[in-house]
Amino acid sequence: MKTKITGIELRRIAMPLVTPFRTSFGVETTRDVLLVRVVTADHEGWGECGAMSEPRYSSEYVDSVQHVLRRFLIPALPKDGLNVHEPARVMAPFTGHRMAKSALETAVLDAHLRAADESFGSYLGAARDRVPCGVSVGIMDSVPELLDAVERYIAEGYVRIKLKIEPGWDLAPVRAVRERFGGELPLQVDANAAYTLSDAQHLAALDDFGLQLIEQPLANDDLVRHAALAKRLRTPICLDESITSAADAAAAISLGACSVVNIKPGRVGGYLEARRIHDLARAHGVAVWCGGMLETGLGRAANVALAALPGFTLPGDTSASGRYFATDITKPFVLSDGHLDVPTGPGLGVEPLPDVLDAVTTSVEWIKM
Ligand code: NPQ
Ligand code: MG
Repeated sequence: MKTKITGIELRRIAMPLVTPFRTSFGVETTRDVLLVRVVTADHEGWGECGAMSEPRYSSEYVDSVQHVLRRFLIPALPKDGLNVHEPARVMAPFTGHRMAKSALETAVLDAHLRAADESFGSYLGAARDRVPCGVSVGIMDSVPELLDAVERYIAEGYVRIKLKIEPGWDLAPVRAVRERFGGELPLQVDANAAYTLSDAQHLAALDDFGLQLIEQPLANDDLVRHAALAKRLRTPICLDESITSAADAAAAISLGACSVVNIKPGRVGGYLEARRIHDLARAHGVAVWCGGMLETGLGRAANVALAALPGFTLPGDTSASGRYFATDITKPFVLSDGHLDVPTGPGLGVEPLPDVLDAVTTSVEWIKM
């Protein structure tokens, strides 16, 4: 089936966070999100971009995404209609910019699936109708403040806790959470590339705390040192920033650089590539889980559908809307018994609420095809 696009809207929204989110690379207080809306004669499709306002987590940032979409990626789409695999094919000659490509591909896929009356979950191959959810907990000013936050998340029902760490905020918060909530709590940490291999001995002290994994301890482009570190830790290494494609995942697995993969569709260029990584990891017996980039309900809907695939054997960062936003742009995702339901309606299965969307919109650009 061919989707014929009449135009594409690039909409920027500003979403205040319920509390500032601090990681080893910075603090975010408002989520600056680019939404791509693909319009056809009878339908529309939405894609949410995971890029942040500054190039810290990765080299892309919201302005760069909007620019590359307008200047190169949207003009490359065939004018006379396309199937869901064509966006990736025509965008492939442009290097990198995977978050931009992901947002555009997802919007085309959503328009296509809405027209075909099929859900994202069904299309991707979901094996269950709800997914268990973890939560990512930012770096705080003090351990008591952290313990209060973790206690609230556990009370809300989250089934695993991920602590953001950095040099100076690692052993003490992990020890405090273990002492307070016990050894059974599924617990993991995420360094967002804040360490070097010379920290190996320090990081090995985390082995005493029974963590499920340590996520992205070293630099994004350093699979070789991750493999060396893996030999010195009992805690499994999970890669996030380092994995930007199925080819990267294959290299990391065969090098022994990781034994778990965080799959973020935006980082790897879209849900189709995300599914390939899932398939590859599953074939190698490597666990995967679905990461998060502080998505609104639109991106969250697609992530929850992906997280329902059979190889997603660990709870992901697919938290409820309320983890990040007091008001979401869709009907909010609400945790029930630690799970979120996989949407079943056509496409993403959720729509932006027009009044909320208008209230948070900071700019709208229309590109006619
Ligand atoms: C991670 N996400 O796993 C990322 C990093 C991250 C949920 O921990 C604005 C937009 C701020 C995206 C901060 C989680 C962000 C962001 C951190 C992503 O590494
Ligand atoms: Mg991460």
